Amino acid sequence: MTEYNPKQIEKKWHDIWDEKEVFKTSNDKSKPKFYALIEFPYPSGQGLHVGHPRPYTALDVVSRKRRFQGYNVLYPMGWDAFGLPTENFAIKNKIHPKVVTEKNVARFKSQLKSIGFSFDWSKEMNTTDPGYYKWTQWIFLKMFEKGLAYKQEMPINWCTSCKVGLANEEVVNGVCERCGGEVVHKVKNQWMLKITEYADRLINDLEMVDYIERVKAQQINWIGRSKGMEVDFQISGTDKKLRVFTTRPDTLFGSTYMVISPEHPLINEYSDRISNMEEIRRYQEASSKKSDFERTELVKEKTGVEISGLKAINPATGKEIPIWTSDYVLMSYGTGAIMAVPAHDSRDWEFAKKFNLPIVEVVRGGNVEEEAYTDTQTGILVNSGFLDGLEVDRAKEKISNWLEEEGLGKRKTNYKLRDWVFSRQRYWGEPIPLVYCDKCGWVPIPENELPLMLPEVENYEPTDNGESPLAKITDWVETTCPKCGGKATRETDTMPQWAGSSWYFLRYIDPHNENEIASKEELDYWLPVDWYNGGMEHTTLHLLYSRFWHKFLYDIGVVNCPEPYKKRTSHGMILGGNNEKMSKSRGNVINPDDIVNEYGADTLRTYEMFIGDFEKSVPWSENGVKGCKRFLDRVWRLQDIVVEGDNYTKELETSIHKAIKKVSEDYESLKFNTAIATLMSLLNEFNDLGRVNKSEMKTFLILLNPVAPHITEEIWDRLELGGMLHDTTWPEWDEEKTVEDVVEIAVQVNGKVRAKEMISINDSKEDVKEKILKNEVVRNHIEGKNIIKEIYVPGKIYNIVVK
Ligand code: ANZ
Ligand code: ZN
Repeated sequence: MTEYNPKQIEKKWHDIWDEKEVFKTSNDKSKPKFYALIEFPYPSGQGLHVGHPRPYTALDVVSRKRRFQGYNVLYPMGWDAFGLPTENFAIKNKIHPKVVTEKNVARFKSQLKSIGFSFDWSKEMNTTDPGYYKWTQWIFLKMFEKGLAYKQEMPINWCTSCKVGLANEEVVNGVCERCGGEVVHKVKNQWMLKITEYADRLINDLEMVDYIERVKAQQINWIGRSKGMEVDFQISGTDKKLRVFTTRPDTLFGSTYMVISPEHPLINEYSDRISNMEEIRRYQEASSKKSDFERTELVKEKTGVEISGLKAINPATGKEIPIWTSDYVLMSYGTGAIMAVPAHDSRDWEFAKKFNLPIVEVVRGGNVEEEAYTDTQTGILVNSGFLDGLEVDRAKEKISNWLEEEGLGKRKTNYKLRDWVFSRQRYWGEPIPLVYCDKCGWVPIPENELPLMLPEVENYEPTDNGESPLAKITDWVETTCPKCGGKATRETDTMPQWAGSSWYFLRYIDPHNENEIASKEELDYWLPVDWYNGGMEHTTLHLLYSRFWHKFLYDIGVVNCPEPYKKRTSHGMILGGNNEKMSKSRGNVINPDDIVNEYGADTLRTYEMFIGDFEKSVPWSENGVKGCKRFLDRVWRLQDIVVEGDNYTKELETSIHKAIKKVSEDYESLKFNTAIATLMSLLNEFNDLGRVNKSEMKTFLILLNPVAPHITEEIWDRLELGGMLHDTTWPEWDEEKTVEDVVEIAVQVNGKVRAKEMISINDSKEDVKEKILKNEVVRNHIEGKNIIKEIYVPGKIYNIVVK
């Protein structure tokens, strides 16, 4: 037998698969469909990372298995290619971002091909392709038409290093999600998308889908729906009311002071009544330099200033209470003002302790001198007039009704989710297809003029004044108004990178369609995506954005289902050998090319599936890679012990049925590691027996094929097991045959159990007797006596009566 030579074999099979278009989706719509999706990569200059193949292989395994099972499978790949790193590279090296992108895509593609993924490459697409971004612009215009895109002057997050505005979702732990740079607030005129209008549906419709729990939970938390009351507090000596948002109206009697955000307009409005304006101005100045993240950190020591000269009246107690300003109250949430209840809110408690403000217990259950009592399940209302004796939920209900009846407040739902800041002051993105006309305002470009092409510029450098490089191309900016024909100027901001990825899964379905996003017939057949796997880091960014866009397209009748993804799973990261995140600076990066070159793609694939629990992060191990290579070497050497045979042999039958069941189920439930372990022990059984027949070998090869497609095709071919492996069907298991048929029976002589014996369920009475008579203990009891009666209860007991 020739040696296992992965390089040669893998190339050979890539050519055959390509030539036969084995992985192309079929037009036969009578077949059941399976749409598998993985997050398409950003083609960076670094090339593929060993982290990429983990999810790609996982869904490749499922896709290959489903093809064997008769499904019409769509497993596509494309490029999320707009974005900052490419643009920054282009600036530094003075090469057009388009050229950089092409080069990076070519590299990524050849790397992916070398690993043998079963992508239907005829569906390949690229977000920077005008034929693609035409439709990104089209969706934006539809949103504009429906009032979901609007321009507003507002303070946004600004990354000082990327020189670009960021969406809330792009600020992670207070810094830029991309570069880790400092994020400050900057007031800018921005295009916004009204994702908040979809907040309720984005939460409620999670009930329709099969997402892993932590993904659902993160989305729900991010949207942050919170039901409460808005309550008005009278400001003493004025006819002005200060409105707060609270989720605990039941604690109203315990509100001993109020806090407003340093940006609250009340301060300016009453600056002449306030006696310590200077102190307050200094405080405002100091807090404007802090990020929201810093301001709301729980552990942080509280700061604040009392507003002298203004007092409020607690509407429940009628008592006058002080008003403070502190930066732990954000202007961007609720009303920017709170009723502080130090006895039952931890932040208020710390604030009250620090500034010596009264703490009044209104829910009994803890010791409010020591800490805030925040339990809402068991507490009972006290010191609260008509609420005394009630449980929290009942008290909430009662006071809410009272406040509404008295005209002092009303029920209100708030969300943490903010509208999506949608403009970027950079070059390498989709141009926003709108012009501004003094007479007509913002006017969309006529649909038949889409795509609005990204113009050529001399310089992609962003400007310090916060304008996009496009603003400098005067003859592009100056245009005419499509509505009145007068002078108009183009919008020069571009869309964020998240735009193109918000609907790419629709384009895969019909990527070359010039007349619509995708044909209705194709969309109806393929949607929704059956299984989408992607990183946890995208849960509150891409996943939320794309669900929002999809729902909008559903509302305007483009797609036929309210949710784009039926199922969502998530993989753990692959870490460096030292258990740290792989990065150039840590010097622990593994290049998948090196693994493919040294051990072959099948080893890389097997290793990445065997490395550990798919959902957990795991460190890379060179020894683990070698172990998987040794397994494949042993698979290759099975060729030496293959014998003829059309049926499973008795010795192996149970093991094989069990393996089919286990592997089939494990591949569908992300347990790739235990599936491979099963195949490893099956291989051991073959070797222990010293033979495996062709029928058994076929099943073994098909089961292993989704993980290691090249070596299995090659062995199949060499052993001439019939046609090509990729044309066969997935093996079935027989539930009955997965059950061990070897059982232990008791042997009785004259009513006493004398021995236990292992026999096969299928053994005849004679077979069993033969075995029993070989047992020495049994023989001792019957020797020299006459057997007068024998009763066999199959699988349970063998009874002998002697005299
Ligand atoms: C009184 C109270 C008593 C509160 C109590 C809580 C516990 P979520 O769930 O996040 O909506 N709050 C309201 N607006 C705020 C703002 N702009 N900045 C900071 N905090 C704000 O929380 C709502 C609660 O957070 C509100 O209910 C308010 O404090 C505070 F025992 O009102 B609560
Ligand atoms: Zn006009």
